[in-house]
Amino acid sequence: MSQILEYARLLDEAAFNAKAVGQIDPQGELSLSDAYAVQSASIQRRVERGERRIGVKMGFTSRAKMIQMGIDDVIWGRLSDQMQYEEGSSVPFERFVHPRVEPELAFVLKKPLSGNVTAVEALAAVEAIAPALEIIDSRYDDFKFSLSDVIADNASSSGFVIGAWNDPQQDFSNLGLTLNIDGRTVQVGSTAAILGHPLRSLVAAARLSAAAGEPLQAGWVVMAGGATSAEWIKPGQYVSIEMERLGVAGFHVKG
Ligand code: OOG
Ligand code: MG
Repeated sequence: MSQILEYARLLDEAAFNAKAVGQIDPQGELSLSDAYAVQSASIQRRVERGERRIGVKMGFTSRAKMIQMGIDDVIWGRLSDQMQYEEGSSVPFERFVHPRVEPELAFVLKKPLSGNVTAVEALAAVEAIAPALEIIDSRYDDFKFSLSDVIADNASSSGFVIGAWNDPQQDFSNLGLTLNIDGRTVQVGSTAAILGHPLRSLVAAARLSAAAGEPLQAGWVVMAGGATSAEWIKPGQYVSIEMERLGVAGFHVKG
């Protein structure tokens, strides 16, 4: 237990100070349940500092992300209000170690959603969907980690931006999208890259968070996972996602 709290302190301080640390589990020996216990303890430290839990993010839900990071298990992480930046705002670069951005789809729930649910049940709990950008930032040197490392590090959660909310009663299984930096398209993809349909990511989020004793709440956000590989971001850039039918979302990186 004390080892888990010690890892949680190390990773939380690394995030708080935007200073990388060495991997805690380079050999892949830490169990996944211990890794999630580290994640839970590290988010607890944030809550004790006054941050509020506002949802969940899913990771490695697309082949592109699995291949980029060399991990092929779906993971999840905990989102706090402090990680959310207003659409169109300036995000301070110094808050991060070595941030990357990826295009995602976000859900907001109108009802709690818990356990083994069908896609139809999951959709019935969705208030709205939106194009979104996730800023991921590994707290490990060189953005290198094992599966347990990245789970313990809250699935690299560090920031996210959500565009205008849209009606979920439409087909969002295969919406084209682009990730753009300074007006240049750097990634092209589709929401279909997210487990074949982003709703499957919500179904998985409902199951995993309930199993951890923290069922999805009404009002919570669920980030479905990157649809393409992630791109490095640098001070001075303007980063945006454009999603077919759902619209755009963006932010400035303040140097
Ligand atoms: C881990 C987080 C993965 C996604 O959308 O697949 C993730 C990482 O790549 O650092 O957020
Ligand atoms: Mg992501």
